[in-house]
Amino acid sequence: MKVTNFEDRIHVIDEDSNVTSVIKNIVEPNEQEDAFYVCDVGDMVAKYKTWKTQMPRVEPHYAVKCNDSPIVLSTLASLGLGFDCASKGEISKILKLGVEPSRIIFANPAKPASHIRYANTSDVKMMTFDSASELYKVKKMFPEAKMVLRIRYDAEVAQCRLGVKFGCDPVLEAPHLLQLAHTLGIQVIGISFHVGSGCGDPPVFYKAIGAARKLFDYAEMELGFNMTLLDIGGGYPGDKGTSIDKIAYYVNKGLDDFFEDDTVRVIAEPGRFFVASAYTLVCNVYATRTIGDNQDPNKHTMYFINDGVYGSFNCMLYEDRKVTPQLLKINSTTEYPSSIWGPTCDGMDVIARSIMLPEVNIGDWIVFEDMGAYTLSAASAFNGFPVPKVHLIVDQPTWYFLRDEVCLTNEHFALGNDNIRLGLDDDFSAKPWTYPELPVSMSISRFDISNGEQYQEHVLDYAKP
Ligand code: ORX
Repeated sequence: MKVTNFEDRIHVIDEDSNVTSVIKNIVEPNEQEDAFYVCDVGDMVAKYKTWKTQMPRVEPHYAVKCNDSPIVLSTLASLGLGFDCASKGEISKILKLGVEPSRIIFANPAKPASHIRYANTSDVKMMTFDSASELYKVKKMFPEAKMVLRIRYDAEVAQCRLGVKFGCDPVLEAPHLLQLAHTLGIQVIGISFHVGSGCGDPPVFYKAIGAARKLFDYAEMELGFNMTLLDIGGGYPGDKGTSIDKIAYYVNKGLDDFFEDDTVRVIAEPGRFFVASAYTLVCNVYATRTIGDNQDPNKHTMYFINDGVYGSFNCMLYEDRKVTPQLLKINSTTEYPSSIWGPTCDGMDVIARSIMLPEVNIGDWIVFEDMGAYTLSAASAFNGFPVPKVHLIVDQPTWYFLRDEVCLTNEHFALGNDNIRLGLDDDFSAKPWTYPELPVSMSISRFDISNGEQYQEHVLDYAKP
């Protein structure tokens, strides 16, 4: 398979380096100002190994919407993953990487007609549905499609509930839709579900697999369908320190209890799991504002950083996402009431409303881990603030693995830590910014209530807050 379109080369780092040392390497010369990402490609490869160990029977089909950066798609394609695409655009991206159409599932239950026609001409046969109208469309535009019925099976706890939009009721609606497909002569090959993104209810996977089994039996025995595919969707956590152990336990138990016959192909549509922890975002504090004086119990400092909810932090608006700011350099042991704001002029553009932070200076850097999922793929440059660039790194053992075991070639890599700073802001010419050292003298106008006259008062102020 040909791997192309890398935004930049992957920098192979030595064993003494890590994401933090790379970040320091980038910011310490004081020439970087824009926010940027460091993406650890090795982290994605490690996730793949974890998945294979934990759920060997389940073929991951990565959900492209979660992060469609070329490096993510190329690496996962090279590792042999399949893909869950939500649109014609996503299908086309994956096909261009050289992935065979049989490794793609068009997993959007409501598809525009032209996208169905595109799937037909590109031979992407597997598609999900959850309504009668979709079946009529498919009958007209892609009668040879292999349809997968999406049922609703919601986790009790999830960061992002998807059941409110997609998935038919497994008891009340699913049998009728299977009957309709049968009447229309459309092939149904399996059942899919998505318990909700960021699932906090692992046993739900067992129950959902059980519900799918009942529909397999109905479709096979009552309607004569040849059911060969179970798609257990997404929902797996991906942040540092999280684990898929519990979900894997319930999935494997569900497969053993309900689908012991391994002629049924089992796939999943993980997004977050593969990319969340691989991406670290680093933002610059470029302005501060102090609210209230020393007498004010609500006195606090606002810090403005150069990425916000219209950019990478859009995940805070679309899902119940909290982020943890970490200062790259700690200036004080005492912490003060603070808030962190994005760069646009919108009052909604806030990242942390009420937190305690050590003293932060203009020019300091704030690091946010676990920023790979649902960040870059929906980020905009609203107000003209650019979407951050990504610096790619990989450790040496993973480099050997990628180079030797999969189809990445030497041209995809750059050796040596020095090169890591390739790809800095193109037009960055400003020198590091410093406060004026001397007190600034100024006059302010005052109004004397006793005689109604205006007078000038001379005050000394320091530019540094
Ligand atoms: O579309 C969305 O908003 C996100 N959908 C997640 C999703 C995944 C897999 N298959 C389908 C999906 O809709 C059909 C991937 O899920 P996860 O990342 O949990 O593994 C929901 C989250 C972002 N708003």
